[in-house]
Amino acid sequence: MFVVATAGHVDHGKSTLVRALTGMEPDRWAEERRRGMTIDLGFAWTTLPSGGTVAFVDVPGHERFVPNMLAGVGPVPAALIVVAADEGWMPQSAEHLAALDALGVAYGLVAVTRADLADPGPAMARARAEIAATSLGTVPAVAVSGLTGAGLPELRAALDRLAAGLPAPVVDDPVRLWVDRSFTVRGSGTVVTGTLGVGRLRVGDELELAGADEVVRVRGLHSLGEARPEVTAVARVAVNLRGTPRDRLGRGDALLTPGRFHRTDLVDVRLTGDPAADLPATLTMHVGSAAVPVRVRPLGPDTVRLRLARPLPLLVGDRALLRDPGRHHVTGGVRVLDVAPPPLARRGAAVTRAQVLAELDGRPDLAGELRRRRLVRAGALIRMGVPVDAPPVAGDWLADPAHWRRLGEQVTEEVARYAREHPLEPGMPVDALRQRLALPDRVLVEALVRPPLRIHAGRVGAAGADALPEPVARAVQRVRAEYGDRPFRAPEADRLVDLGLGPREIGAAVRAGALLRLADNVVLLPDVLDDAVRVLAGLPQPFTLSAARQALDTTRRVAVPLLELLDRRGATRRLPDDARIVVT
Ligand SMILES: Nc1nc2c(ncn2[C@@H]2O[C@H](COP(=O)(O)OP(=O)(O)O)[C@@H](O)[C@H]2O)c(=O)[nH]1
Ligand SMILES: [Mg+2]
Repeated sequence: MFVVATAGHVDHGKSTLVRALTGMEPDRWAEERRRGMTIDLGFAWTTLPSGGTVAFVDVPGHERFVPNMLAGVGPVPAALIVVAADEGWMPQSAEHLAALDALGVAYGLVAVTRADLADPGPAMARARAEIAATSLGTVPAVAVSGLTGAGLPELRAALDRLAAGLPAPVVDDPVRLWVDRSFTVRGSGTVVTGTLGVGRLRVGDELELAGADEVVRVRGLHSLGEARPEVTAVARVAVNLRGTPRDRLGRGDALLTPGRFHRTDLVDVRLTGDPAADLPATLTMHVGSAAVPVRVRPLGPDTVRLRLARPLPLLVGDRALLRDPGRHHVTGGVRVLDVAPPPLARRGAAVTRAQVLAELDGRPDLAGELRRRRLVRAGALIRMGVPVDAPPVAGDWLADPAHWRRLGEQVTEEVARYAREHPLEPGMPVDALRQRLALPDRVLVEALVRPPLRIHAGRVGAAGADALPEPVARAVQRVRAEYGDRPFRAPEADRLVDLGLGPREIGAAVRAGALLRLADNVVLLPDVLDDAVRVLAGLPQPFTLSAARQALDTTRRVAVPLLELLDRRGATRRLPDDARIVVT
């Protein structure tokens, strides 16, 4: 299937032509038929001589209904521009063409209708000349009469050729279905329709509701009036979302493949075409089927920042158009350059930003994104529309290679500085390093630590640095030499001073597991507890403090905290009379 939107001034015969081609009534509303005027979008389809199907989105031509027209053409990549032979090029011929141009529509053809009423030549020449100056370029033209049917076979053949020239549909990319209608079907619940430009939908799929941050399930799919288990792009599609109240979504909403789109209310864009020098400060942005008021902040000669009144699921490279609703005037097109732009807080930030934007063209570019963002999650880039084909540096983080190298050097510097400032600590705490480098995730620190540095017990240091600082290690050695054969004797306070073991040194040795602290200034070698329990188990049970002290060949200064430690560890138990037993 291919989808074509009509375009052209009111009463030039668009709906008549769609009716003549399809045998279907595009004007769905009684009011439209009574007034003989299209107000909202109409939908119809037919089979072409090749056997292919063309679906039409028939748009209103009246200037009051241009927003409806834009909701219809927004997601559609091809246009049938209709001009009446007897009236020629008119204001909404021009405005609709400006809209197609702003959106970058590149495929189309002209039908000069009402050719039974006047010579189609002049209207056709004018239309083709106007169109040639736009994104559509040179297009084929056919003269027709909806009344007599003259030219319809030629128009059908031209539509077939147009279809054959369209790019192959992209069916494996994520879905962003812009909703152009929502209604309730008795017994089925809420149904929304749209033009599926890319991707595929299946019954049972879960989709995100762009406006509500909510997941909905596809209960049923219709295309061309028939129920289908699956619909692939490009197609007109009706999606049944039973269980989702109808007021939850409407025109301008989008159904999205979950997790694949970034919703943003701030975008930096390039103005396309001939941007006016004095853009109004507020305009309406039309993209897909959505129309959102935006505040315009000029940045560079052809770049601006847009603040959207509500967030939309936009991708880098998206085309949109700006319109001044007060003046009924398409101001111009925009191409989205950045959907997650940095804030412009500092003085001069806008100038710098304009320079950055001058280099961007809206084509997603991984290397450029990494250069600008330095560190970013793969998922975040994918949601901006930037394909990720580089391996992450850690977790799902991607880094600009130069920035990553600099961070590696900073790790070495920071850890060395920390070691100088904290000589007794066995390395820099990982989180302190993370904060120092302003890294958003601990896995990044872990990935940046390379030999000879390593992470041990939550700290970054040189391999072996969790072994003790040199002077403390020597002191512990001497404790071992002096007390190894009377393991339950602890060095007296003045002996500790002689050995150079002050509170900080003892702390370092205890953290490194080289000493066991029983109380302030009471330390033992760390591996003596099992021996103590063995000795105590050899005593008649229960045993007193004094019996324990003698058996361990130590003093009260050691025995009291040692037994308390053993109590805490559950190796001994203190009885009501202060005697103890070894717990077996
Ligand atoms: N004589 C003649 N009248 C036409 C032709 N096409 C449309 N009309 C008439 O022009 C009027 C507007 O047509 P319509 O299709 O509603 O125009 P739209 O506003 O562009 O959709 C209607 O009265 C049609 O009957 C044509 O080819 N020949
Ligand atoms: Mg009409």
